[in-house]
Amino acid sequence: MKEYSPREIEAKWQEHWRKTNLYQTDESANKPKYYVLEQFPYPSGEGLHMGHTRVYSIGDVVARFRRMNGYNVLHPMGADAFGLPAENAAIQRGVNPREWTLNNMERIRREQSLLGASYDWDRYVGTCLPDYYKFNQWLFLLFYERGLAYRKKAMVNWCPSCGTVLANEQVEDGKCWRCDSEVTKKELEQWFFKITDYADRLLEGLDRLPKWPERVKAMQRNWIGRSEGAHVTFTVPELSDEKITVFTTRPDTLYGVSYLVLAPEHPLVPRLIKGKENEAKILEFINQTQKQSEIERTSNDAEKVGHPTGAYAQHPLTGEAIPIWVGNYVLMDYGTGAVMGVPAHDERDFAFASKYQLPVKPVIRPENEELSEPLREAYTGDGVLFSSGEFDGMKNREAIHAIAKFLEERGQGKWTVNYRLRDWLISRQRYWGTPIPVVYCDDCHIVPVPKDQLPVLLPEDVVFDGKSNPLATSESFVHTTCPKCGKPARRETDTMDTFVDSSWYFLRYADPHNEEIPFAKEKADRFMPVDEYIGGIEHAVLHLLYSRFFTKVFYDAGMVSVDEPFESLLTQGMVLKDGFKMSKSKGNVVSPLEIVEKYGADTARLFILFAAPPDRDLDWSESGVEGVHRFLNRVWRLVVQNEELFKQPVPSGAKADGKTKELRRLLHQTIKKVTIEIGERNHFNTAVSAIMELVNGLYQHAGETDPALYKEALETLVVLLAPFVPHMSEELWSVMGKEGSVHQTAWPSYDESALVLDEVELAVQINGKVRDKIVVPTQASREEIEKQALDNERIKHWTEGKTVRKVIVVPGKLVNIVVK
Ligand code: ANZ
Ligand code: ZN
Repeated sequence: MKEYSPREIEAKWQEHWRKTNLYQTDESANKPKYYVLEQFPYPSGEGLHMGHTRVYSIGDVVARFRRMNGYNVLHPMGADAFGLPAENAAIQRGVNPREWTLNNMERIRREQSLLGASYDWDRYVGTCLPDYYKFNQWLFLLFYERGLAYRKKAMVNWCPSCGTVLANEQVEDGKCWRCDSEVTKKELEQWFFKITDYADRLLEGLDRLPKWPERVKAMQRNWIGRSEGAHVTFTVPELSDEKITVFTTRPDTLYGVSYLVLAPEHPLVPRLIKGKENEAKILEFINQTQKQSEIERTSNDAEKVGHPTGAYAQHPLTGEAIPIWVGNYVLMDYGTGAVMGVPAHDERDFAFASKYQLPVKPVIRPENEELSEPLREAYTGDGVLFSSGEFDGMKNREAIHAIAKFLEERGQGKWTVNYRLRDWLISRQRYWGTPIPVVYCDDCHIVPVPKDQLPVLLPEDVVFDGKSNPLATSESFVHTTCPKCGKPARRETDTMDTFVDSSWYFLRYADPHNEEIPFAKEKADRFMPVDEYIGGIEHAVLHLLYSRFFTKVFYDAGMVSVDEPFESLLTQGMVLKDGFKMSKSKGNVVSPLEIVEKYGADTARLFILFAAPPDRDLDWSESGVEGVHRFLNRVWRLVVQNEELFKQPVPSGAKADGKTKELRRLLHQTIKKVTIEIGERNHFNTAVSAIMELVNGLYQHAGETDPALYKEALETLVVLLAPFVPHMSEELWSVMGKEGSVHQTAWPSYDESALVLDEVELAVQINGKVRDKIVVPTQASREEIEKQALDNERIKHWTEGKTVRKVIVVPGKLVNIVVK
């Protein structure tokens, strides 16, 4: 008997599929579309790890299942190929970032093919290739035209020794993640995308995504952080031309304000402290806080530090003088960068007031209760107002709006909605990214590069010294002429955050070879939205939020008809080993390629899909892998042993005995289960268990049942396995002498009637006399039997016009209906 040899058959079929373009998507096919997408990998120097293998195995099962179910499937792959590691390799090893990246891309592609993934490779997208990043630039110009790309001065994280801006995520404990030197804040002109314009729509859209995990939606809602409240304006008598506006969610506490606190970066601070006693101290304090991260400044257990400026504001309603402080816990880029301190009703303010002996003025008390004064902690609950002028006695929930309205009428405030979301800083002082297509001219200022001059190519004459932005070292790149006036001008040397690249790649796959525009609308509309998107929870906010933002901009620009890119989101669990995430530092990494080498890709895929539901963590186990491999050997032998069945026609219906019925039931039960578990629930693990039971049944019933049915069951088994183990099923399909590819075979349908268990005949009596007989499934419930008896035409005749008093069911024997 021929042995199962994964090494041989996997290479053979991969080659065959490639030659026959089996997985190419035919855009014009007259079938419903299905777009399944796995997040594309970063082509690091290390190749695929088990996490990748898991994502791709999941995506591939979905793609293959949908194809067999008559869908026109789009299942593309690419590489998220810009980013710092390529540049680091250049700095550390002197290799060219482009070559380094292209090599890694090739390697990852090869490894993905070894897994037997069914991608349409003609649609491959590499974000570092000029034919892709050209359209990053095109899109930047679109955003610019629409007022969604702008330049502003901002305080950013700056590593002096690397000479570059760092993203918030790249600052660890105030130090540079790369060189460990202390990160400072620096005010720089940077490019931003105005994602805040879309805050409300990004929130609202989440309500239309029932197939997204709640957890991810909650993280996005939290990140967007919508809060309603009021802007309240305080005048500053000593600066008659200036006012201080605070953002508060609690205008009802306005009479309880005992001080204001400004962020150290607040633009008024220098004027307020000028010539005052504390001036030098506060300037030093400002310096210090700028070294702290946002988390250090605002977390609950962080020390709240402040200093009085010596200046006073005037309370808008009482006219009282309110001391103005600066404090580290107030952030400049939230709200207005200024807060009103209400220690009686806010815990943080209470702690601050206690520390600096500032007055505590309660203005809300629980209904029908007095507050015991002095307060020992802030009262943060609801209640009624007191010491609040004409608002005394009002419920505080009402007072929130009433006081805001009152202020608004007097021009001292305004109801407002505030978001935690900030505009997206996209400038990076790095080489390996998309050059921002802008030129600076002394006369014309900011001049976007015209679309017909794109792409602005990355130059090759750069120096990677790890000290400064390599792009700025390229004379040929920096010096250019102004596209408007033709005079000498300088190019922007910042590149785009690589998250820009991944914010629209899923649209490019629909039209990957378009040289004119990023994608044509009719092509995008053919496949969008992505029906199933598979990727890591670590992108819950960043990538998934940015992609939603981009899609909404495209929708507004009439470029695509959907405004949400991902209909359903599957966030896969981690792959663990001995309870820990696989990682190099833990030394518990299992390499996918080793497993493929040893057992074959089919075993690796099947184990991954069988070992856990896709959204749960998966514990790697060598014995589990071996178990799955043994199972595949069992499948192999089962088919090969029965090869004779496939050599000539087998007459059907030769046998209809109990065993045959039983096998038929098992077969259809399995089809139903596997269909629903894959198609409706993404429970690939239970689908595999069902297939395993079918294999057991086929071993048990060998030689006992109708041969035609047995043959049909073997064929169906191979078809059901095809999405999971594409190579082996293709091989067995050919062993069975079938024409064409198993992957182009229609998914089997099931026959509900075959699921019915054996039936019994019951006598139906009316008042003890047998009037008819009914046939019911042996497993029918009492209720089902009762209903069937009463619905029976002849019995109805007997019960007509009478009242049914009682129905007695004696299972397996009779039903007695008592009427009067
Ligand atoms: C007075 C007040 C009284 C406040 C009270 C709360 C309770 P959320 O809900 O997160 O939006 N705040 C405003 N801007 C701030 C900034 N830049 N840095 C630090 N804190 C700031 O929080 C809104 C509340 O956070 C605002 O309402 C303000 O304090 C504070 F009993 O104003 B509140
Ligand atoms: Zn650094």
